Amino acid sequence: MLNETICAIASASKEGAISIVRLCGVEAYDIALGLSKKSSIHPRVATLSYIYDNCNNPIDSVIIIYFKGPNSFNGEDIVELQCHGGVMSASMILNRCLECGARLAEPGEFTKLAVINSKLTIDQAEAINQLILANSEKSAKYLAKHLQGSLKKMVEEMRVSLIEALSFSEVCIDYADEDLPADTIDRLRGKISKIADNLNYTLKASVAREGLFQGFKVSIIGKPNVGKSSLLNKILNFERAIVSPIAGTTRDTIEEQLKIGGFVVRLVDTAGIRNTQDEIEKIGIEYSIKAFNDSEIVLALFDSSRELDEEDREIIRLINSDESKKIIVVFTKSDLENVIDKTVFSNFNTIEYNKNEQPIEIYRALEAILDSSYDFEGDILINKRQIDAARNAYNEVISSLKFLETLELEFFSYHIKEAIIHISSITKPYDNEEMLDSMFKNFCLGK
Ligand SMILES: Nc1nc2c(ncn2[C@@H]2O[C@H](COP(=O)(O)OP(=O)(O)OP(=O)(O)O)[C@@H](O)[C@H]2O)c(=O)[nH]1
Ligand SMILES: [Mg+2]
Repeated sequence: MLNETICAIASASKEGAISIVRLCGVEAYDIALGLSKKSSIHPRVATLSYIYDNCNNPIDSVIIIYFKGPNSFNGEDIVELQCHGGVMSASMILNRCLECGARLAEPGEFTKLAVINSKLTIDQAEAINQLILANSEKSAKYLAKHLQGSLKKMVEEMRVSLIEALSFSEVCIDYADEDLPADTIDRLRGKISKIADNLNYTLKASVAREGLFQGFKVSIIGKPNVGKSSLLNKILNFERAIVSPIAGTTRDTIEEQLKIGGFVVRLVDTAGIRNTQDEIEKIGIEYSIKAFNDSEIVLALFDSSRELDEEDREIIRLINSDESKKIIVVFTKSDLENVIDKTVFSNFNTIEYNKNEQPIEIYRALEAILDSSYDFEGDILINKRQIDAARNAYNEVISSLKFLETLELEFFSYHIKEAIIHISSITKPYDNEEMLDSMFKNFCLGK
């Protein structure tokens, strides 16, 4: 438990109806008594009071709520002082807390204490942090599920299974002379393979949905002059990029954020891709390829008023090179006479468009892809740290299976132990005691 007292303004530093100053730690309750001149504050009851300055003048009328540890959000004594909004009352009350011996909390310190005091697992704390910064309804929905502990439950089940497998293997090593039941290895293989499948499934689903939390990237690509910047401007509804009849107008990638349906999207206009000797344009084209590689969804533009040429074919090769991306082919300049051969695009979702109309069809196609592809009922990992941990665990589990086949159980145990360490790091660090408990509980051979 914390042997000091921390404080901070817990609400946003803007105008609003109320602001909240939070006190937490060993003297939180006494400091609140001193500031309010009350003789006692009942836990979990909204108590109306004044807070006074050091000359006994009232600073503000507040609601005090006292959460007595360990029955608080982070297990410590917490007092919340709900004062009138804006920043002034809250800053004056915060200063009084500091004068009375509290220190300013570090960023995230209240939640860190919740993890230290086992009130939250690490993934739940991360979900809180990401929920505060969430920029779309869909990501908020996943984060709320994490807060409820859905990922924790899934990780916990895998971890328990791995610990059982480890303890089983350890017992087999220790009691090598004993006759093992014939189906032991089969059962172990079944258990571990199931974990590998689950991990792989969760990893794939999570990597595909990384954009839910940072925004999905949609790149607009095509050869020069097909109307990429015109389309960007139309989707954004303002003149963001320079448009001109000169091929090679856009030299650098231009990125803007917008919301499509319940999703945040980062829309990127790129330099037209072609063979060029111009050094600066060459660099711009490298950025275009990178934007294509980094995006989940691609709007590939072709000028329908012109025959396909080698530059277009280069774009066709590019969009055929990566099956994981969702591609929408847009035939631009549909207001002009159509000469392009559209049969080449029979396996793509295609849309005709010209700059004189609103890009409603393109918008709808994007919304449909986002809705159908990225909505998911299962559990997903919400950040790179969790994805890396799951990927490491998966690799260890796969390695362990090889040693199970050759019955090299020491190596099998080693990889399972590494897998446990990685998977546990998603929620709470692995404790060796757990394995020992499991080992003695389930596999005592009566010796
Ligand atoms: N008629 C017609 N002209 C268009 C349309 N879209 C774009 N243009 C024209 O085509 C030219 C090129 O448009 P941009 O939007 O700059 O093309 P871009 O693909 O960004 O070109 P780069 O930046 O050079 O790669 C401009 O003169 C536009 O006015 C369209 O739908 N119809
Ligand atoms: Mg352009």
